[in-house]
Amino acid sequence: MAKLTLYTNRFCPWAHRAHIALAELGLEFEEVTIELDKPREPWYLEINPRGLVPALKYNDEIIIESGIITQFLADAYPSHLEPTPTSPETALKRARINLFVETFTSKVAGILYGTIILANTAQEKAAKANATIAAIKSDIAPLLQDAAPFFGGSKELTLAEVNAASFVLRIYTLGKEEYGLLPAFLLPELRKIEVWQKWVDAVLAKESVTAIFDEKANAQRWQKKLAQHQAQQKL
Ligand SMILES: N[C@@H](CCC(=O)N[C@@H](CS)C(=O)NCC(=O)O)C(=O)O
Repeated sequence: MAKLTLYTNRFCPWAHRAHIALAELGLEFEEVTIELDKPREPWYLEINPRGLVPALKYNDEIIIESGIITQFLADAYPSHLEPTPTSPETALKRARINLFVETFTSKVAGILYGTIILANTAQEKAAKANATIAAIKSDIAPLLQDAAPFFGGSKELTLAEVNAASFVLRIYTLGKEEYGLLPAFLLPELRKIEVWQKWVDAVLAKESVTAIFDEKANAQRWQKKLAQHQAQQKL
């Protein structure tokens, strides 16, 4: 049995991808929390010279970058997450998952996370939220047409959800009006996108997705970051 160590921080949605993959695969691992509010210590920079979480240690090998880590886990431990590419048909399924992950990461994850919350004006915030809604309608929803309830007609979570769920969870929790972090119209508008919302409901019902997430702590962390950002803007 390989020894797995995950260098992580539970606030980080990229690191959260690895937690979801490990939970879905039922793998035991050691969790090492890397404090993100202070500079990385030299020992961690030896593990990941980029200084980012997550990083995965597999026996004595280090793997970095969340998408590479989840792909490695799915390949090393064949499962329901993704078929092994043994035929053009299975290769095609993997290609479709890759397209979804690439599209979700470039059009939704990177844009929404942080940049909307810390936008400098209400107009900028609204424009970014509208751009996200438009991208979900035009680029993401069409890829979810045959979700049943998960990607590509799968009854179980796939690598597509593994790489998207942590962001979906943050949109739907931090987007609640009471936290004042995201425009109030964002969630009601997203809920109107039927095929997307059906998929979101299935994703957010999974224990493997929600297990390590502390909604209140995440909201408070962002509220603090936002207050600091606004104070700096006034200087
Ligand atoms: N592309 C990286 C992004 C990882 C990332 O941005 N992690 C953040 C935390 S969410 C980080 O480690 N930031 C270092 C810092 O804040 O100093 C991945 O997918 O693994």
